[in-house]
Amino acid sequence: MANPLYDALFLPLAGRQSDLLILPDGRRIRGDSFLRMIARQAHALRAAGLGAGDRVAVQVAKSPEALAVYGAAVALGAIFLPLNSAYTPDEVDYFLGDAAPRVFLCDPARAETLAPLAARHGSRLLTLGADGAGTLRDLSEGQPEEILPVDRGLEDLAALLYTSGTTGRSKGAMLSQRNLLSNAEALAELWRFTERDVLIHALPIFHTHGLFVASNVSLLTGGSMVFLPGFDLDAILGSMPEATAMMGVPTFYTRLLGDPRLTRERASGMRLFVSGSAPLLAETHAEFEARTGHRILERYGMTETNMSTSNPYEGERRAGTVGFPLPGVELRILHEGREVAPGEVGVIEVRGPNVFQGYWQMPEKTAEELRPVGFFITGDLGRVDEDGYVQIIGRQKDLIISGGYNIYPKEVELLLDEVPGILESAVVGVPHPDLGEAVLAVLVPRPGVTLDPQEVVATLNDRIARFKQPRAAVVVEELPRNTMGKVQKNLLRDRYARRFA
Ligand code: MCA
Ligand code: AMP
Repeated sequence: MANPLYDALFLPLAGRQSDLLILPDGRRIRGDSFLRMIARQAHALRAAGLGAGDRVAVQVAKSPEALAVYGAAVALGAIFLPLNSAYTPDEVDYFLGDAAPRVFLCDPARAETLAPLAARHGSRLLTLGADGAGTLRDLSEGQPEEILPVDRGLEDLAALLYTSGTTGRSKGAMLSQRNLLSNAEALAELWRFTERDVLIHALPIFHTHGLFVASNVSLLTGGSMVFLPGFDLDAILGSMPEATAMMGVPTFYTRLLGDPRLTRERASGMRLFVSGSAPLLAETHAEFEARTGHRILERYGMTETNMSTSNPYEGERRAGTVGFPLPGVELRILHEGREVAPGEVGVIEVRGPNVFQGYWQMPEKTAEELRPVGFFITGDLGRVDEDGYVQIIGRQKDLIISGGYNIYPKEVELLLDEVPGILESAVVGVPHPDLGEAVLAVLVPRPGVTLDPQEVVATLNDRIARFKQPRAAVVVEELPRNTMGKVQKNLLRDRYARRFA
């Protein structure tokens, strides 16, 4: 019997007396008790009908119990489908309809609102609160504390992560056990993780970064995690003296730099700071080094590919670059169907054991982005410099990355265009000192209509998650267009570049 992902990440917790999770309230959860929690939950989820190949959708607050659900899903051979806790019921409705999960786990406070959705899509609704309470815990109580994991192979699916699409419709990226395991192994070795590491984990666990990069690497290598429910400056700075590593989005680093408590002395026990999910400004890199003596290690990845490149652990961590392809990952750069000469810019494509299995029930979308030869077309524009370092120059896809979260302008524009009085809209990302980029809506009213931009934005409240909603909106008479009639978003980005300065 085998279940490679379970065997690598969770089985080694058996009998482990050392702490796996260090919580902000001082509680510590040992490895073996976490494994028992996984076993109890797995039995409970099985009793609720979850079997191998079934999806389990999870929209809950970050907690040890929430992480255990991931382990329980892997044990049962189910497909783990984490959802951003900021998604509105409208958004959740789409995911439940598309993925048809057998079980849907939500926060008890939202159960009443979400129950009709779960019922409509044939999902059994269970609840799990930030404090661990809910029907999942009730069902788990008294369950056996050991579980025989379901037989699985490396090609079997382990997770389904939704990523928004340029057309406004989210696509579920199917990730196999091999995708997750190969990437965790590559990163653990490259970044020298061992059981002595204490990782500051302040990222959400519904995305690749917090779930697969941070949690998987730590679980695989037997280290511990300072497991914070979210970004919290006091907690991060407070735990730094007992920690060895941190992974974060650029906003983590700019916020840390804004706090005088971040000093060389406080960071002296740390051995590694990793950044990704969005571009790290070279000035942040330089400022962080000047303040702490640490050079941030920047890496690059995507939901569909896990991590593809990384700066070296030893050797130069070059600011403004994302380093080299990971071992086993091939990277090429194409422009108009041809591979470019070294140094030239094109679209980045990657191939390797990290690359996903396609989009859930969307063969056409899969065929558009995943070539038959195995290369995935990332939509990111990049070049490889003379020493082999990959630089991300921009994005071919119309995408905004705000504080590490992706926002597809099309999704917001479609909703804005439905608002009475709006003729058309354009949504762009403009520089923001905290979030890197912030969402700005440019609105064109119908003739004779006077728009109140704030009111327009407020209409989105129940429709899309707060982080996707424009931070500001401006009203203009018309949108700039090129001769083909396409909106020139670059001109809008230039015009409003200092909107949040
Ligand atoms: C929260 N808000 C945001 C964002 N986060 N608005 C825009 N962009 C955001 N990223 C909104 C809230 O709804 C709230 O609105 C207000 O901002 C403040 O919220 P608060 O809870 O205080 O925010 P925070 O906790 O300080 O969160 C900011 C954050 C967080 C720490 C940057 O967004 C975060 O953890 N980001 C990491 C995302 C991540 O893991 N990305 C990886 C995915 P209001 O006040 O109006 O209610 S990408 C990935 O996985 C790929 C593969 C990769 O390469 O890693
Ligand atoms: P997601 O679709 O949420 O997985 O986000 C993936 C996207 O985040 C990539 O396609 C890039 O555009 C961006 N990204 C991730 N890491 C970096 C990085 N280090 N520098 C620049 N962009 C990044």
